[in-house]
Amino acid sequence: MVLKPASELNIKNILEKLNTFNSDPKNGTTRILFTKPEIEARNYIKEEMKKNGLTIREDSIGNIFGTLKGNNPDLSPIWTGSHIDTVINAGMFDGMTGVVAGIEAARLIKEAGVQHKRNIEVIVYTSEEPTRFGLGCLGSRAMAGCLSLEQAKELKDEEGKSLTEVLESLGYNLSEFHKIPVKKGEVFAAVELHVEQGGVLEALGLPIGIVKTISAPTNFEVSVKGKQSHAGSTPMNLRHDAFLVCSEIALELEKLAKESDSEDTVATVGQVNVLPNASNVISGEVHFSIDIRDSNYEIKCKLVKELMEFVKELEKKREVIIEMKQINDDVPTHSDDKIVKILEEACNEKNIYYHKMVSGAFHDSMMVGRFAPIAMIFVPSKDGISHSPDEWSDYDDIAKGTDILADALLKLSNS
Ligand code: HGY
Ligand code: MN
Ligand code: MN
Repeated sequence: MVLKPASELNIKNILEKLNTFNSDPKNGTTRILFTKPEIEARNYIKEEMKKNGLTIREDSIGNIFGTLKGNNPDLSPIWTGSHIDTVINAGMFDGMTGVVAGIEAARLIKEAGVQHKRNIEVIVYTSEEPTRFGLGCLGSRAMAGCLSLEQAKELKDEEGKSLTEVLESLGYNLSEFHKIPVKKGEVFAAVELHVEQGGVLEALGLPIGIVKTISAPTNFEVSVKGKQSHAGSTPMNLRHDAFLVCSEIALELEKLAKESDSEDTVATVGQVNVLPNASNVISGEVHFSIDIRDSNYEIKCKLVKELMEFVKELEKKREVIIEMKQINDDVPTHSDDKIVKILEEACNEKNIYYHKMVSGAFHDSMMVGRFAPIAMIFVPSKDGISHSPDEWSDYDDIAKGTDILADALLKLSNS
């Protein structure tokens, strides 16, 4: 046993301190990208990284890199890390656990004084959540060369502010935005620890998951134009009710997902804005979100095609106008077999039982996998809950996952 066990207390302390940077503490954790709490959390994490001997740098979209120098710093590095931004009224573990585990793993390796060739970099990826700008994984997407400066200019928040305006106001140098993309081969391997956000590990009574595939999302913003009119004096056969169009699409989406050939297909209408949103007015306009995921890209494409055909028919049937704006169409990412094997060996050496599984949630590793070999470690989520104030993971499970992470990072940095 070269490395000491991870400290539950360290992990708990950093996670709890991180949780104090929160814009709505009475309702779980809300830390939206580049708001005051998130910037304070970034500064706190940078301090923690420095305290643990990591040298800090940031790129032009705000990805933070905390580097533990190896003996051969010219070799391509090993990456770990995750995100610290959250959805609205989230829990305190989604994303943060992977950043804290990365810092703790780096501490264990540094304090053991063991030789390691490759630099180990702990990363905080900018905006894994779509909360502010409607698109997820902005930092890792830019690293994968899938978000240009022009596209970043088009991303607007609810106040109409663009991502680039916000970056500039925070002092990020956009003239270096073109330097963000990472070429294949520039990163040797990347391992992300994350809470499972589902109930599989808890149901199996296992402390560790090893992710085989990360399901990927296809997202739409849908606008329906119907005919606003009086709820009392408009006969049913003369209505063009925009809300009912949204309802039919949501139910069709559920049916397509349930009938899919893949057990990993999921589809959600999570955001609905009904106008004018009055009890005695037939809605003339509705805007809503569509989120479709699968671990199999072809099956996801087939579902999207069937949905578009359904929408076309519905438009004629209900005599409305339906606009489907596709935001992204991401490709599922498979873990690298060699890294998975290293994770399995680490579990076996520590007599920790594990389960190999698909991730229904997407993660920055989905994008990092475009330019580097990746794998992920899951730790259990209590009652399978996430994206909720009730999200919880036990610190001893997180510590176990950190032990596996530290072993894997050390092995990879010497390969
Ligand atoms: O939505 C997701 O899968 C991730 O938690 N942002
Ligand atoms: Mn999330
Ligand atoms: Mn996450």
